[in-house]
Amino acid sequence: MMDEKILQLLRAHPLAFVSGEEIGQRLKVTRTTVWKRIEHLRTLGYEIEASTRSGYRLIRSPDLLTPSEVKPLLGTKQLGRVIHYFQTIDSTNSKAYQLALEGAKEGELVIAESQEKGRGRLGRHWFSPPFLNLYLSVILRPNIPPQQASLITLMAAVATVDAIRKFTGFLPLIKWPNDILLRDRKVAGLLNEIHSEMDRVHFIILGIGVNLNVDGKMFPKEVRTLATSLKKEMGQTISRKAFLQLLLQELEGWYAIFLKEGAAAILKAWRDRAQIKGRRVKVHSFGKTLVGVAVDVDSDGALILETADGERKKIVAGDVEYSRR
Ligand code: BTX
Repeated sequence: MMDEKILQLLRAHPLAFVSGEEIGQRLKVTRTTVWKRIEHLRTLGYEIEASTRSGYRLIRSPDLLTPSEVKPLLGTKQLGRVIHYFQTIDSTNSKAYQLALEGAKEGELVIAESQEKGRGRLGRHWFSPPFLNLYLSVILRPNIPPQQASLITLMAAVATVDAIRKFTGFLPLIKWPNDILLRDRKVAGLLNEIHSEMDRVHFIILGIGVNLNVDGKMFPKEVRTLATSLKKEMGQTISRKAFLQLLLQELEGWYAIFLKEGAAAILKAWRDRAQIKGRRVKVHSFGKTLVGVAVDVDSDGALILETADGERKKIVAGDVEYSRR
C-alpha cells in the first residue's frame, strides 16, 4: 500500500521532484522509510531519479500489472474498477471463485503476474510464466438463468478475438469451444466457471489467459508446436498494460451487448469469428472420437455435428481437431 501511495504522489508531479520530507509527511513515515521504499520500487523496475536537494522523480515505470499501473489506463465503467493483484497465485480463477463466494461484486478483477497452478479445461494445466503474459479472472453476476451461461463464454471469446485483432491487425479464429488461434496456434484460452442454483446464476468467473511476450522456446515441449504468443507473431514486445486495457474494454462492450441484445447478437459474432460451419472435424468427447461436419454452435454453446450417416449430434464438451478442408 505504501509503495502504491508513493507512486501516486510521484505520478501526480510527472516533471517535478517531490521531496522525501513531503512524501514522509503525507504518509506519516520517516524519510528513511521513504528512501527504503524507493529502493524497493527500483528493484521492481521503476526508474526513479533521486536528488539530495530536491527529492524524487519518476522517470519510467515497468510493465507491471499492479493496480496503480493499470487503473489510470482502464477507461472501463465497471470491469476492473476493483483489482485484486498478486505477483504469484495458484490460479486467478480459484481466487476469484473464493472472492465471489465471499461477496465480491460484479466486475471485480483478479490478476496475477504468474500462476503456479494455472488451470485449463478438463483438469488440464495452463502454462503461466511470470511477468510475460496475462492471467486474469473477472467476476460477473448477470441476472440470467444457468442455461444462458454458455453465452457468456462465447461472448468472452468474441471479446478476446476483437482485442487481439485491434491490437495486432491479425485476425484470430475461435476454435470450439473457446481456444483463440493465430495461424492455427493457440494464443489464448478461456476457462469459465459458474456458480448457480436451478433457475438463477449467482456468479460466473471469466478466466482468460493470453500469451503476450512468452518466447516460443520457453513453452513446455508438449505445447511448443501448438502454441504461440503475440510477441512471436508480431516480432516485438507487447505492452501488457495496453493489451489489458483493450481487452477489458472489449469485454465490457460485448457484455453490454449481451445484456441488451441477448443470444442472437453473441451467436452471430461468435459464428463470424469461428467460421466452423461446414468444416470437417474430429471431436474427442468423454473418451469417444466422432468424425463429421460441423453444422453450427447452439445457444448452449454446444457443437452440432453431422456424422457420415447424416445423424446430427450435439456435443457439449470436448476438443476439436480440424481435418483438411
Ligand atoms: P484448455 O484445456 O483448452 O487448454 C489447455 C491445454 O493447452 C494444455 O493441455 C496444453 O496442451 C495447452 N497449453 C497449456 N498452456 C498453454 C499456453 N500458455 N498457451 C497455449 N497452450 C497452452 C484453456 O484450457 C483455458 C486456459 C485458461 C487459462 C486462464 S489463465 C487465467 C485463468 N486462471 C486459471 O487458472 N485459468 C484461466
